[in-house]
Amino acid sequence: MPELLKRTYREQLATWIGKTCHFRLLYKISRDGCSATTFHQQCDNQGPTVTVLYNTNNTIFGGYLSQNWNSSGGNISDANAFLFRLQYNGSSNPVKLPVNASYYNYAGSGISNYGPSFGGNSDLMAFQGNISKSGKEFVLNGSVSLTSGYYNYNGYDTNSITNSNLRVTDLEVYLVVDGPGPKISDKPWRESPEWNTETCQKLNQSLIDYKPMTETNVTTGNILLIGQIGAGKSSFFNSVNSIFRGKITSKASSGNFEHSVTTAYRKYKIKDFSSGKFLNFRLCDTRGLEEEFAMDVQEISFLLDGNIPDRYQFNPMVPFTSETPGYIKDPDLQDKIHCVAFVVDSSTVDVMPDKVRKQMKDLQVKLNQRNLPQVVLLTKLDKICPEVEEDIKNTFSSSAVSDAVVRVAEIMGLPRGHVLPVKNYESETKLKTGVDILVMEALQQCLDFADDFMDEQLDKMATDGKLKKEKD
Ligand SMILES: Nc1nc2c(ncn2[C@@H]2O[C@H](COP(=O)(O)OP(=O)(O)OP(=O)(O)O)[C@@H](O)[C@H]2O)c(=O)[nH]1
Ligand SMILES: [Mg+2]
Repeated sequence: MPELLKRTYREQLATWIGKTCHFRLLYKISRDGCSATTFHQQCDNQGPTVTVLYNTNNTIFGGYLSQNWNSSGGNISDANAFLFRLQYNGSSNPVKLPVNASYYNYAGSGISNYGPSFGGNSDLMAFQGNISKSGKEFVLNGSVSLTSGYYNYNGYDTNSITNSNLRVTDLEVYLVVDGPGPKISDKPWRESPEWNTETCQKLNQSLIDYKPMTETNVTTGNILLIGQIGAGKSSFFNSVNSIFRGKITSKASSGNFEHSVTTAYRKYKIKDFSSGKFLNFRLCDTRGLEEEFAMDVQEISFLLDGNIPDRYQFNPMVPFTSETPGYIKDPDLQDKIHCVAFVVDSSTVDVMPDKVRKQMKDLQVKLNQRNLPQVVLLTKLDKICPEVEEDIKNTFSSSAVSDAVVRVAEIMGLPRGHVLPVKNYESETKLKTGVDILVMEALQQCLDFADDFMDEQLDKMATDGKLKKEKD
């Protein structure tokens, strides 16, 4: 669910606001739900904001307040406020409508049961209470009436700014932050691949050719995907599956819900459709970590050691035990997890709940005991950097991505090189070379680590065997 405000529109708003600034998303109804309470929780007392509405005529309009939103029940005075139109019926068509000098005391309203509201309630009041989504849109119950005189319309009217249409696909509120936004630097912060079809084909072939070493007797490398709900675990599997399918597929359910969308353990195999053969690795998709349900420590051990069968239905109330039907007794190296990929949403790194962070740390203790390699798949890059959203080739030049990598590496106590930026397929209808390259590079690294682990296990088994022999 990327931010919708295009770079050119951000630049236009910054020009109108009159200073170098960038925009940080605070609230988005398609992500957070359309609720006056949530709007106030996320936007009150934050500082200057722009509110942007996207209606079903493909018109983009909204308002700027240099003062805080609040829930005091009164008007918000702001001599710098303005309403605006950025796009009209699908075409860029910017207009600024400044607040009237004599009515700036009514620039906005801070009313707890109202969403964003400009001009003493009457010019542009987006909605009140809660609005459910109907199909792909929200039928907002607010009002637009650009006649009250609080703002200066310069001959424009309600229709020419808003189509008098409050059926919207989205509404976003951005914090206006002083200073230039995340930059794209000329010097990449990590070596960037050649973004061409040759790289893509090479990676593709190397994954098709992947085989664990014969001495291990293991036929498939197992990568465990684990992380907070909604981080993009199932979408990562879907992305990999799409690449080898040659078209976008969504075999694993994905989405945004209060609780984990994935409820069953799945050890997904991937078929290369050009040869009809299964690849020699599996992506093991788990239930998402949630604040309310801590993952059972023993269950985690069973998961890592290969005791839990494919399609096991997770039940946070009743953890897996050796008595659970399907329990795999005496699993061998083939059944075990060989590399763990923490899937982390780059756009919510800073607000990861403490309880989820703790669950990941507890899990790391188990991984370290087993010497299991760990990586982070850092997802949703498109959400933290508009330049990356526009073109994935900017990933390794984006300071926003670089900052997120540094923060996650710190949180997880892992080397930065183990944090692998990816963008999953989510709204695309066609495969894209750049997206494929990032996903396959990350996967290749997981498999290299998995090989190291298996190699180490072989050594260990050899030493253990030798010791046993000496003892006998
Ligand atoms: N913009 C963007 N959205 C993404 C990306 N990856 C996943 N999403 C979206 O994030 C939401 C959650 O993705 P899932 O793949 O279901 O996440 P999950 O980790 O499997 O979640 P649970 O199964 O609930 O634990 C979906 O709406 C995806 O479309 C990404 O790279 N970019
Ligand atoms: Mg899932």
